[in-house]
Formats: sequence, structure tokens, C-alpha cells
Amino acid sequence: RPLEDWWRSAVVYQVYPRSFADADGDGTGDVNGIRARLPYLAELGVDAIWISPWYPSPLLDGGYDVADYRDINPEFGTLADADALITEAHALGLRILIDLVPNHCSWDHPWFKAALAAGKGSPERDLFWFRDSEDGKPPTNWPAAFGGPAWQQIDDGQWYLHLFDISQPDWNWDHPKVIEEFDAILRFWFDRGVDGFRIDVADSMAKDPALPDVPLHNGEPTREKYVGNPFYDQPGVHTIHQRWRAIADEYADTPQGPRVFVAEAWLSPAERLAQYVRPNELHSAFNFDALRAAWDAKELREVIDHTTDNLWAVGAPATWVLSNHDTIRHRTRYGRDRKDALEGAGVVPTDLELGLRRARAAALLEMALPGGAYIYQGDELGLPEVEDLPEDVLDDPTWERSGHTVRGRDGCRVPIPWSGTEPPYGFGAGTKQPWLPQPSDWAGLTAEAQTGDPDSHLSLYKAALKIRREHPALGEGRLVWDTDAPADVLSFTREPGFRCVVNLSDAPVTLPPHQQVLLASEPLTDGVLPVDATVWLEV
Ligand code: ISL
Repeated sequence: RPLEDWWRSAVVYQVYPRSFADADGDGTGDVNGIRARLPYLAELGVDAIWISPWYPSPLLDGGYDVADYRDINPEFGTLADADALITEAHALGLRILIDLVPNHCSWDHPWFKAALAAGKGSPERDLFWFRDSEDGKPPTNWPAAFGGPAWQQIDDGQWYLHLFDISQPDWNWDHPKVIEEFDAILRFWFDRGVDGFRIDVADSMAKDPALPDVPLHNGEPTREKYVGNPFYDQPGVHTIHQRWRAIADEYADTPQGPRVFVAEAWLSPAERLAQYVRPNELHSAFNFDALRAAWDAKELREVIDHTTDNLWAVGAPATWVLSNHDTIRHRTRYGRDRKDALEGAGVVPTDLELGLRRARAAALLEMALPGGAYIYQGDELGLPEVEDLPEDVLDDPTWERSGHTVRGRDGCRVPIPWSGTEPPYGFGAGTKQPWLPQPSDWAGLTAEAQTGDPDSHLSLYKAALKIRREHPALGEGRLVWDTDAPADVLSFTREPGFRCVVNLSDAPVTLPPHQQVLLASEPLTDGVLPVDATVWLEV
């Protein structure tokens, strides 16, 4: 594929640095741990790595609370380690994307500390959203993502806005100093060689300056991203994205090829998301409709059609995401019947064997679809959500909603099992236990145990990624649905000569004759595709 288009069909592997690999054995993952595992990622066959925030941070939101955008968290390593990682990854043909968190910083950021110290009415406070209120109540009724109001009052009576945790004050994107600072941050990392950025909450930076209240839903201020929401999907976000696109484009003609952005914006339907990936804005966006879809033929097909129709209409590639560091792992979700599979860790009955089987089928579906694909670390090992973490080890914010405690996202952030038969499973160099405990029954899930076993989940991913790289039909292209497929069977062709069939019905399906099997998620006998299985065919 031409260099300038590498990102249009890239398979990107998400590294959550705290939980990936721990080179110095202190129980927390680090940059040198990632470096040591680059050969594993190259062999897996991905095109790029996206590294969740690695900046200095008190880690009150796992690093999405940034105290310094131009350095590495000392717990994770140094800038020199990051430079070495970028160089080594490039030498292996792997691109590096990092995470930009522009909506908010950490309360440890020096500019926020200066704003607190400088007092009411100071220019330092203008960089954030400080407001007075008349009646002792927050300036608006906006809810924070982690529960409670989105405003925090300080000693002098003023309030500051935080759409997420109280430790994450929102930047004022109407201020030129903020705009220029982020221009400089982008250039800082592009100049160090990163290939692009994942943009955190790319739909939230701009706020309606009139600060209107949001409507109530069941008596509570709504968190819905309705059209006109004062802090989501405001027109101003596009002005910011266009500015960033121009900066990335300054680097387009370097030998490294274009630098790119992927938007994290939980916006539905795809018509809204498409606004973010117009030609002069961000290059691509996560398609969370696919992540939210149940294991259901009709729903999946609708998502696939709706996504491709809308993203292709603006010239952007589709993307496919099954899991990330914010959601219940899809092996667990697919092991549940209920539509609320994304909710309620520990309370929904789960069949993990069924979930694994469907995760295998889903991997082959994902890798056969046109556009970019994302793998969250551990998906390739078939890791389930860890739902029984003891209360006292939970690290992520928890909050009250409708009378019950919402557990945080720790269950998908448990450190990766690499080798051996007991925790820490080679995560760290020594025997020190990782920052979140690993289950005692993961010995069969380690990368070591699965390497060389042709039937393992890892081997299926490797085989799929190898075919995806080599087969001329896979990559961007188009797909054509096969009209004669049985009910609840997704069957599509891609030219030249490739067919993918996913059996989501409750009966085995006999495949048409004279097709050569390239890869199957379950063994086929006499040309019959079992329930909850996917096959790739040469036609
Ligand atoms: O709509 C939302 C909040 O109202 C969420 O879907 C939000 O878009 C999502 O939670 C954003 O997640 C990202 O930013 C968070 C961080 O905690 C997550 O880990 C990150 O992926 C704040 O930086």
C-alpha cells in the first residue's frame, strides 16, 4: 500500500503502559517493558502501536490526568527511553501513536497550580473555567463523567469546571495561550518522530460560553450527548481539529510519511462522527458503534453498513474497535446474552467459553472488514474481564448512580500475562506482584503458553494478520454482501477472490462447494460452518 495511505487500513495495537510489561520489576509497566516486547508485536503482525498516556501524572485517572505534556512519567521511564522506543519500533516497521489529552489536565499541572495561587480575576485563571456563583450552588448543573457535579469549589469561593474527575480541570480552549501550547506539544512529539495521536474526548474541548444548564433526565442532569449539548460536539471543536490537521500536514512529505490523528468521540449515529473526519479535520475516528453492538447478525450488519456509508461519504476509512481500556473486555461481553453487556461488571451471568468462541469469530470478522482495526492489549490472548478484583485493590474512580456503586474500569486493565504458571506471569522481571492482581488461573492464557499452539487464540490472530497483510482483497477496499446467505449469517465478498462468512444463527451452515478455506475460527467438517464461527474463503 502506498506510504501516504498507511493509516487507512492499519491494524493498531493499544498499549496501556501501566499494565503491559514491567522491565524494572517495580510492579508497574514501563517504557522499557514496551521496548522489550516490540519483537512480540512485530511478530503478531500489527502495523502500529497506540500508547495510552505516558506523561508525568498523579495517575488519578490512569494517566489521563496529565501534569506535563512534554515528558515521561518517571514511574514509566525517561524521554530517552521514549526516543529509543520510537527508533526501535520504526526499525521493526511499527508506527507509534501516542495519546493527546486536550480537554483537561491534572491539578498537578503547573499552570493550574499557578491559577489557584494567582487568585480571582487573574490571567492565570483565564486558562481554565473558573466562575463565581451567586447562590452557593455550582455555576451550572452539568454532571461530571465520574459522578457528582462538574464544578469544584475552592477556598476563595470560585468554582472550576471538570468534566471528568475533580483532579482534571478543563482547559479554556477560547484562550490563545491554550491553543498555542497544544500546537507546540504536537510539534514537540512530531519532531521526536511519533507518527500520530489518539485524541482523547475529541468532541468536548469547546464549551457553549453562555453556560446553559442541561435538561433533567429522571430528575438528574442528563449526560446524553444530545444535539446542542453545551459541552459536547460544539462547533468550536472543528476549528481546533482543522488547526491540528494543518500542523500534521506540515510533516506529510517527510520520508516517514503522514502523521495522523484518530478521534476518540463516543458519538452516534455515524452521521455525527463523520463530521470529525472530513478531509481537513482528523484522519480517522474510533467506531464505537461496533464496540457497542451485541453479538447479533442484524445489529452488526446495520453498524457495518451505517459506518461505511457515512465515513466513506466524507472520504475517511472505516475503523473497527472491539475493546479498549474503558470497557468490559469483549470475551466477557460476548459471553453474555443481555443487551447490557457493557454494564455491571460482576452482576451479569457470563459464559466465558462461549465468549471466547465468539471472540475468535469476531476477530476474523474485524480483520476482514475494510478500513482500520484496533486490538486492545490482551485481546489477542483472549483475556476476559477480571470481575472479582477485591474492593481494596480497585484504583479507578468509583461513584454512585441510581443507588448503586459503579465500579471503575480496573477489570480490563489487569497486567498482561506473558509467561510462567503463576502471577506475575512474567509481567515484571522479578516476583514483585503487579499494581493490580492477576487471576491465579491465567497460566493457559500467557503469550508463552499460546505461542506454538496452532489452535490458540494468539495463533489465530497471527494467522489472520498475516493473511490480511498478504491478501490483495484485504485492507481498504469495499465489501459486497452475499444476497443468498441464510438468515443470521453475515456473508460478504471482497475483490479479488475473498469471502468472509460469520455464522450468528443457531444452526450449522453448509458452505457452497469449491471454495478454499484460508482460515477458520473453529474446525470445519465436510464444509460445514459451526454456530458462532467465522471462515475466510478464497473464491
Ligand atoms: O461520554 C463520556 C463522558 O461523558 C465518555 O464516553 C467519555 O467520552 C469517555 O469516558 C472518555 O474516555 C477517555 O477520557 C477519559 C478517560 O478516563 C478515559 O480513560 C479515556 O479513554 C478522561 O480523560
